[in-house]
Amino acid sequence: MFRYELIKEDKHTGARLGKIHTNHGVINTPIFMPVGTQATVKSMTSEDLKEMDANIILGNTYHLYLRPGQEIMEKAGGLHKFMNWDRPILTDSGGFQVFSLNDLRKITEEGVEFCSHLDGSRHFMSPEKSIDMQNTIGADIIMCFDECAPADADYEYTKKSMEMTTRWAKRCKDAHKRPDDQALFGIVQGGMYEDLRAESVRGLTEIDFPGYSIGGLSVGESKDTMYRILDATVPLLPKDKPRYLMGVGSVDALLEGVIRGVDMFDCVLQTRIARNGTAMTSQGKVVVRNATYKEDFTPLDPECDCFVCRNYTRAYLRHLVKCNEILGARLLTYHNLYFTLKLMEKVRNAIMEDSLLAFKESFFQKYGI
Ligand code: PRF
Ligand code: ZN
Repeated sequence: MFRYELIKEDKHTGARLGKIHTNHGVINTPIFMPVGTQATVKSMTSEDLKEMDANIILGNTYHLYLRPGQEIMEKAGGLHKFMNWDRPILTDSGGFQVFSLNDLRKITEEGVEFCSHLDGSRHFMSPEKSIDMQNTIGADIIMCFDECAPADADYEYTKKSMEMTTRWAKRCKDAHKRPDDQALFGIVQGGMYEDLRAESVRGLTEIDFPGYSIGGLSVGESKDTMYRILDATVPLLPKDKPRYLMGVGSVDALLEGVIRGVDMFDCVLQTRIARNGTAMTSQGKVVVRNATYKEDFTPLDPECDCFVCRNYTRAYLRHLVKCNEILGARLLTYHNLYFTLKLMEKVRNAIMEDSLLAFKESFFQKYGI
């Protein structure tokens, strides 16, 4: 059974320490969730993820719906079994992916008509179909089907879009067949308009969900705008439910989000920059590809104790990246995820000790933010 347990509130900020109980284990919050779009966190085995102490990973309804498809997911017995992952999983509804991946789409009250990014075939996704697919995937936490309006959408468009997202949220809740073992989160929209955000929170909390996501951020607006919207949104959300900031996970946004009361984050940044040869370290980003590291036989991050930093040098990693060897991408992915998960562990410890602001200052200074 899903349950959020609020353990401690920071004395000086909005940060909270909590535990999310699921059928596949307990998640300590604030948490970072590695993204496994296509039933894999790219290049990581489930064993790797466990070794680095990842506790919950993300899957995408849109991608799994197109490939391998609902029938295979059904026959596999759900995503946990399919990918051999027995810890918690969260799935996104496909709303965001349909809107961001496709130029060819038509939005109506009923749902969204779109063309597959794989073969151009036509499909229709609705709140009911998204929930049905998510029921089949079987994640512990699932998302309402929403519309993520563009950052530059005007007030009228954003208002109508947010209102439709709220109507869709009601349809999602009504369509949900496994409320006892899958927690369905509502998604707050409303763009860059504080009053629309407040209205979205009102509509969703009236429907009542076991958790609330904040969508429509990190879509091209400035960091200051994102923090302004978080300041206007998070305090309106119920204290006894988890809050999830969707698709946000740069190190500065993680800390600023936690300080504003966000409990859960996900981001492709860590794994994506790893694949193009960039590492996140305690001293900031390291572009491993750079000639500077040609003869650097020291660890990637001297302060990191992950298996990459314990066993390999910058010179070797640079060589792998330069040769486009898949091991380079794999090792950097492992390190970047480990680094981010460790950062969140330090954040949780700092909240416990009421020293989060001091931690943020020293972390940012070293990282070069
Ligand atoms: N909605 C959904 N998924 C998302 C977003 C959203 O607004 C975002 C926005 N950053 C990322 N992922 N359903
Ligand atoms: Zn490391």
